[in-house]
Amino acid sequence: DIVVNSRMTTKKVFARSKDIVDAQSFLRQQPKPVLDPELFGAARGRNVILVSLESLQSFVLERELYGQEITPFLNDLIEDSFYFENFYHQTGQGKTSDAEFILDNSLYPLPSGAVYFTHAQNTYEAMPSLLKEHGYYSAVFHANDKTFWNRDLMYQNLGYDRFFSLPDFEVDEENSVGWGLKDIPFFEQSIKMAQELPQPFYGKWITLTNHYPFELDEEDKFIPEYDSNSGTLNRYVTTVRYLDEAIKRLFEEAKEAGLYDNSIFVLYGDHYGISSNHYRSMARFLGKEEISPFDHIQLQKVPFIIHIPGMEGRRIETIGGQVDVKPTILHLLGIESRQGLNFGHDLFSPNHPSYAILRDGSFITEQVVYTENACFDRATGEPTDEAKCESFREHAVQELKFSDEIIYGDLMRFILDDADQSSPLPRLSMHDLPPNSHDKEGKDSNKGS
Ligand code: GP9
Ligand code: MN
Repeated sequence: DIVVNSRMTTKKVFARSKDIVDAQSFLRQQPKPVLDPELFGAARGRNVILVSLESLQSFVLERELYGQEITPFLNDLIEDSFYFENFYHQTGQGKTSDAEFILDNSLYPLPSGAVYFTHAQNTYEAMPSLLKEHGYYSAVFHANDKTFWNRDLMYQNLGYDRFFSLPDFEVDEENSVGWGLKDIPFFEQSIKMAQELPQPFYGKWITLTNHYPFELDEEDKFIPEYDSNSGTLNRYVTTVRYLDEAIKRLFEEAKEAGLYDNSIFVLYGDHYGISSNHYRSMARFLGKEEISPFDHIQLQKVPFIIHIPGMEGRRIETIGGQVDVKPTILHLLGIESRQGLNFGHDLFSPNHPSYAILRDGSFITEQVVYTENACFDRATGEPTDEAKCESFREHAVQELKFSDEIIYGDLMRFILDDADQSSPLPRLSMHDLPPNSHDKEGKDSNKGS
């Protein structure tokens, strides 16, 4: 990160106006979201309880082991929530911090290094500072050292009002394991702190127990470990089950604290937990012969769940990623995203495109999956004509490139200034972004884009 940092300082100084104009016109080509009359502002003025689910991948949801559900609470919760079934993490080397960065800014993280370290001084339009303009207080809860991932500095820059870190928690031998405070006492302690916050708040809870090497005390094992050659995968199942129990506790605590009804709960998996080193055992777990490159991309799906008390949800098949979370939450809060500032799309907007681009350049559209220079038919998982991936491949390269340029050159300084002066921005030509065609209830049919 130190090397990247010094190289990038030079880049920033030499940010050229052409770079700014190019990045800006790319962003302005994003389709202007059409508001959903039922959902726009459906959570106006409510607290946002955002939960980073450590290393949680989607493949464990709605799956049983030894006749027991691995995530019984989440499985019930998604029946009563908006559940995005085709949602991908887009993190790089910055892991948890990359996920945080993507969610707060609707920008991609960097191809190498952690943007939390290398570009913590840039100008951003981040959720905490943006929501402050709408009367929100913001806080983060994470029972780890405040300097981990440079969070203390980055959080100040992003506009967080308060960071509850290790010294704010009671941590002892009894209530900790592996990386520190166990998630259940973490929620018990932190929800009490949240009760004291000014409301409405935008609060981020970062869980930790379901982190490699996936250790647990005997009394916290609510499901037996899996039995394969991979100790990592074996233990993962058990720590995921513990995380599920911790989320259940979060909801109980929130209800008890009187926070439930006036909040929305936004839960997301931060990144994968099981690397390709464990794919032989993973194949057995999933009942497959092997994990193909196509399967590997499917395994980058992470849960994205929005629970709005008092409102029914639905399963949403549209393809999306972490970069889409910022505009999607803003939609629910009744705040229109300013055009030209976000790489992601509002997934509740009826005309949003349906795709996800991963940090390594792989991508998923309704028709195809592209990875490792190969094109797969998304419906069958079979290799298909490369030409089918070609048109979007160019777009994916551009999207990552412009996001990188914005970060390297600190271009949001200029883009934001401009947006302030000329908002709403003029629309440029429409793009051939992949439409989404089959969300349930016809909500998301996308003939317009
Ligand atoms: C550390 C926690 C875990 O504070 O966020 O980080 P990770 O290794 O998952 O990025
Ligand atoms: Mn993590």
